[in-house]
Amino acid sequence: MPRYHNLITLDEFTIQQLRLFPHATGELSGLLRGIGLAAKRVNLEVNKAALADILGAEGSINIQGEVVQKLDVYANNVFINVLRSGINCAGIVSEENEEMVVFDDAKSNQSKYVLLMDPIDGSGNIDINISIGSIFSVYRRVSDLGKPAKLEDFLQPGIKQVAAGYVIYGSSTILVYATRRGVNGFTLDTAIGEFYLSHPNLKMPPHGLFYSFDNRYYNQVDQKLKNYVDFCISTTANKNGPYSNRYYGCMVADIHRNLLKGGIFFYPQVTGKPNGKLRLCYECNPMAFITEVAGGNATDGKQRILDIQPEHIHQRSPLFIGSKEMMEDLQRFLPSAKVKF
Ligand code: P6P
Repeated sequence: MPRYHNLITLDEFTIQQLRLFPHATGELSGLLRGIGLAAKRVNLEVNKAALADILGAEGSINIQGEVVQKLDVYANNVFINVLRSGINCAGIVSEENEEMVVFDDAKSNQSKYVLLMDPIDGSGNIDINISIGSIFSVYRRVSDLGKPAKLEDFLQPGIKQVAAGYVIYGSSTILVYATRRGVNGFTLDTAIGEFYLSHPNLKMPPHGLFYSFDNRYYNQVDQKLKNYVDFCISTTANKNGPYSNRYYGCMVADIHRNLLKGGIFFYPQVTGKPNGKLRLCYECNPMAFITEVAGGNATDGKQRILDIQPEHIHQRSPLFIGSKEMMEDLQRFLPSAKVKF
């Protein structure tokens, strides 16, 4: 019996999805397959970073003022090169590039889509062999097809996303992506280099036992949020007692766990970070899209993340994201977070 004979691959799944939309051109499916190819190539290097001399810092400083790890640079180049050589993407915004990367060739200019990405999220974990991720977000262009992509294509509110997803490079490598039709996860079989549908139709449990917050910021947040953190570690957090604090230093890993088990993640504004640390366009928006399609919620503490009109491609946003009922608990302590979803 062939390996995983009853499972379907990412490519087969995206093509099956095409059948549901008779008028679909297949561009989005092709773009998602390109992302899968790039993820496989990045995964190869992730798995042997220590051997491939791409450990440690590459030395340069990115737009965020963060030391760029070598794997960030490698992954960024892989995603850009794969998507530039395809015909399904007109350009990219990346955490690693100060300006948008417009592909500006005849075929790419005809593409309906642009992509925003964080090629390696949690790069501080690379040297200690803890999970890291890649995050991506796909929009339909608002500029004229046939011409180069424009900045306005990338500065759309998150609710306009056509698809969003992440890759988690952990004990296994899993690509999760959402469209409005649902959230699905694909596990990489490295033996044959195929992603197989392993987590169909993912739904975020309405409640969980985990909260993700870097407690070193406890004394840097306002009293209302301190009261919420105190609630999380109190015996009244839920019928089983306190939540567990799980904070991996990689948002992809924290939110992946919450998607499967239920939980809440928050990175609020803290001293020296008036808008928090996470970037709206290629971290908060894609994770919020996935979370909402899966039944959870995401706010910046005042409004729904997906409703925010970006002003700058690298702007930051506070982020509270997670299971529906846990987000409702949060709103009891943080009334400003009481937003209609
Ligand atoms: P801190 C990784 O750098 C990241 O962007 C998220 O993936 C992660 O949750 C957060 O920053 C960690 O930030 O300040 O707690 O180290």
